[in-house]
Amino acid sequence: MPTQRTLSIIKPDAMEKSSGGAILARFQEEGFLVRGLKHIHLTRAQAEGFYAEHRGRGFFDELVTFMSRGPVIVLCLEREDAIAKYREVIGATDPAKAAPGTIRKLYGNNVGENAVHGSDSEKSAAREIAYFFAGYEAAPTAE
Ligand code: 3AN
Repeated sequence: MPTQRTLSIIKPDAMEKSSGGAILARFQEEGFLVRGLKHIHLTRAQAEGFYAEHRGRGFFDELVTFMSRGPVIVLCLEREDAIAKYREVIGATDPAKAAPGTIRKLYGNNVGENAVHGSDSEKSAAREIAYFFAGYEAAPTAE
């Protein structure tokens, strides 16, 4: 399996519960290397840009309101098979349906407030990492 990068966001609901540090530690325990990290409060326009592919869906307004209501931690994470492995660690979109021990099961409130975001493909990961990190801000892969 190749080394990949994925874009992670620790969302406002998890940050409000002061769970950001525990979630970051879990990613590191699962073998993810942190190549970029930012603590930011998204504007509504920035959240809309990030979730542009969901514009027009019934939950879009709720989603961008939620994502811009408080600070988040944005991470560029790297490991072997990062995209699939990360989605395994976070669990299903709806915390009620997520497997025991997954991050969304442990920290999510509901399908809208589900603690973390993760890229769903290599194409999405490339777009999402570039959305938050300029080339010089995400550390290069160590030799
Ligand atoms: P995932 O984040 O698991 O890839 P997507 O891409 O289907 O899930 O949805 C993107 C985000 O939109 C979710 N993380 C969640 O916050 C929100 N979302 C998805 N479905 C709903 C829904 N039915 N109601 C409210 N928010 C939703």
